[in-house]
Formats: sequence, C-alpha cells, structure tokens
Amino acid sequence: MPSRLAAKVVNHEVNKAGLVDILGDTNHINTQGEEQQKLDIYAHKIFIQTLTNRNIVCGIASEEEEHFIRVNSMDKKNQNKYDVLIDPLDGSSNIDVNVSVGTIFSIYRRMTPLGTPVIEADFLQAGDQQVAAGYVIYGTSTMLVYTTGNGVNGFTLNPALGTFYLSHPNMSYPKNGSIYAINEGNYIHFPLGVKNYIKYCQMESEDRPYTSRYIGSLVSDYHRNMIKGGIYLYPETAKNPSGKLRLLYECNPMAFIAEQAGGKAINGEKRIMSIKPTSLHQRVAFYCGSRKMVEELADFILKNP
Ligand code: P6P
Repeated sequence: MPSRLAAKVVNHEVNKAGLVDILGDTNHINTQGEEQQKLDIYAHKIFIQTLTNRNIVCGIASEEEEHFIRVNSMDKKNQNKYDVLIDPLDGSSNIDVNVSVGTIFSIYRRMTPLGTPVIEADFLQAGDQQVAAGYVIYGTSTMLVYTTGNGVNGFTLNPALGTFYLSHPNMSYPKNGSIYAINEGNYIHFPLGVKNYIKYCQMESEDRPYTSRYIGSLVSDYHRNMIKGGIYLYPETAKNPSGKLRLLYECNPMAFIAEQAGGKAINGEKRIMSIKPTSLHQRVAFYCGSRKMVEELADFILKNP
C-alpha cells in the first residue's frame, strides 16, 4: 500500500516538527477557508508523490486541492483503476501544541472506462462503494488502521526498522461506551436532540454521567473511542451549518472502518455511507462510535427533529 511509505515519511517529519522550520502556518488559506499549516502542505505533497508513482491510481482528491488530480499512468495502456480521496494531515491546527494528528484516506474503483481521463463522478460515489479506507495516527506510536471490507486491522510502526507490524488484529468497537467527544463550546447552536443527548450523558444514574473527552483531532478522538468505547459528535453549528467534517475524505472512510468494526456512523438521519455526494469538499454532520451510543443519540434526534 503506497500510503505506508508516505506514512513513514510524514511520521518522520511530524516527529521532528519542533526542531526544524516546519511548524506554524503558511499564511495561505486552503480551499476550505482554513489556514494551511506547513505540515499540511508537506504531507499533501508526499502522499500525492507516492500515490502517483505507482501504476495503481488514476485519480486523487485531496483536502488541500480544490480540484481532483488526474494521474497519468506510466503504462500507455493506463489500466490504473483506483481513485484515492485523502485528508493528508487532519487536525493540523494541533501540530504546534504537540497533539496527535492523522491522515485519513478512502479508496474507490473508478466508474468510468479504463484508460480514459477520470471525471468528477468517479470521486462522487457513496461511501458504500468504497473498496478500502484507513487512517494513520501520528501519536505516542504511529499506527495504520484500515479495512478492505473484511474487518479492521491495526499496524504499529517500528521506527527503528521502518516496518509496520500487525499489532491490533480484528479491531472492534465496544458495543457500548461511556465517553462522548464533542466541542461543547458550540452548544448553543446544536440541534435540540443533540443538546438533550448531552444532558442525558451528564445525568446522574446507574451508568452515567459519562466521561467527556475531546482532543480536537478526529483521528485521535476516533481511535480512543474504538479502543475504549465511545461516541464522537460533530453537529451542525452556526459557523458550519452543514457540519464541519468533509464527507468524502473524513466521514466516509471513518464510517467504513466503524461499520466494519461493529460500530455505527450517521449524519443524524441516515448512515453516512448511504449519502450520495454532490461535491468534493461537501460537509456533513457526523456522529460515529459504539453502536448503542449512536443509536441512543439517533433516538434523541428523532424525538427532537
Ligand atoms: P473544532 C480538525 O480541524 C477537525 O477537522 C477534526 O480533526 C477535529 O475533530 C475537528 O476539526 C475539531 O473542530 O471546531 O472543535 O476545533
């Protein structure tokens, strides 16, 4: 998988970010209207480079590029048949404060004929069409977690050897949990059903209050919840009325992994992976984690549409 090589290279740079001039922002705003961090650009370039150097990928869509990238095969027949959608470095605003960040990717088979230039429709496929998805977390250790539709496996990088080892076979979301992850600073703008769910989490009872944990880095909050049980919530807010997270290269891949691990991922009304995308950088509300917790939240939203 070309992302393993890129993950090692990005990991090396992330781990020494405090020592070389690669911290901070580039004074440039990306297509999302967000300040691009130097490491964002670095990670983007590394993944694009490694993905285009293989006769596998015919197109790439990245959070850091407004339009998708056509990959011309070195092979004249151009039998490359996979599209990759990627968030090269998610949570990059945390880099300067030494909080874990991650890479998220999603892989589809192209829909258009082999050998022809890919078109936007090749990227706007529902999450249920993914053939693979994964994330890399650059944390206390660097892990690659991915699925190809037959369960979820986690690999930990041995930096001394530059090799990923199968450290977490058959990963699965605990069916229930007691951790909820949400930026409560946006509370007043949350839909009523989400507000009521948060109050439910905080209520004294046999199994509550739950614990509130929010790292502000999707891959980190997600990974913790998958190990310990929990739910991650990013509702619509005033600043992001459609939600903040991007459907194609954040929510769909994380939803694929969650469902393969026995968890659940919804936008408040339906499964994330059933949504038919309409644009590359489309945002959605995102609720993902232990199945029972997501189902409880869905009930609160249903009762308070
Ligand atoms: P807020 C990072 O920018 C990100 O996309 C996710 O990694 C993270 O969970 C979320 O946004 C944090 O957003 O608005 O709470 O700072």
